[in-house]
Amino acid sequence: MYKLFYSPGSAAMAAHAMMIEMGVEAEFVLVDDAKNEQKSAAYMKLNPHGRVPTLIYDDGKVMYESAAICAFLTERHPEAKLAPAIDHADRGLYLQWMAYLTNTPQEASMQWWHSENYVDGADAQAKMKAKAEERLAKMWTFLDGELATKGPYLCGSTWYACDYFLAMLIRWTRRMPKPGHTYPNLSKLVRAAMARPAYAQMLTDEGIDQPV
Ligand SMILES: N[C@@H](CCC(=O)N[C@@H](CS)C(=O)NCC(=O)O)C(=O)O
Repeated sequence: MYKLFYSPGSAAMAAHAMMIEMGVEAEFVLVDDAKNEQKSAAYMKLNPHGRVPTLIYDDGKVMYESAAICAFLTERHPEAKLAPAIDHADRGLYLQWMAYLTNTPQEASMQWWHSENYVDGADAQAKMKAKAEERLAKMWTFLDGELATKGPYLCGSTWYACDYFLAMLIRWTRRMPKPGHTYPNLSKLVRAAMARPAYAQMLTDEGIDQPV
């Protein structure tokens, strides 16, 4: 039995969809970010950074970091085939994408959504947001090209956890001047995510939608 603490549209989206797809016994616990519940004393005991997601497994063991949770779940549930096996030809590429997505576009999105966590002052924050938009546009151009030539998914023809992670990150840029879903191959990837019953269910359960 797992417990996944999530806020709607947060870094929990990918793990949430994957847990539905895996059919694992799980409780999805809403952390209401509108009420700042991620900073409540009770939640901070689980995740001292006051962020979502957090996963509870095996009777009370706790872990956080969305990419690590996704990787952990794929290892525990290999039958779901959401990661290439350790000796599979796609393994290196899959690990590359998981690391790249969490430390590059995810981080740039954080700079856009929460520039106040990085620099002080409205002027510096506006500059940081503009730079994050510029950097994300370059990343989307790059990823769109990768999918065009080697896709339709990040590792070719098989859908893995990294594709769920990318679909989540694309949604995060929906309010930017050049959102991820306006790139043709990224849009196709989002449509492929939404065609998977688990991703569609996650969007419904979190009460959110996603432009394509
Ligand atoms: N690197 C972390 C980042 C988690 C994160 O920043 N989550 C955001 C929601 S997307 C959050 O909880 N923000 C609340 C806050 O920082 O107060 C991960 O991927 O799990």
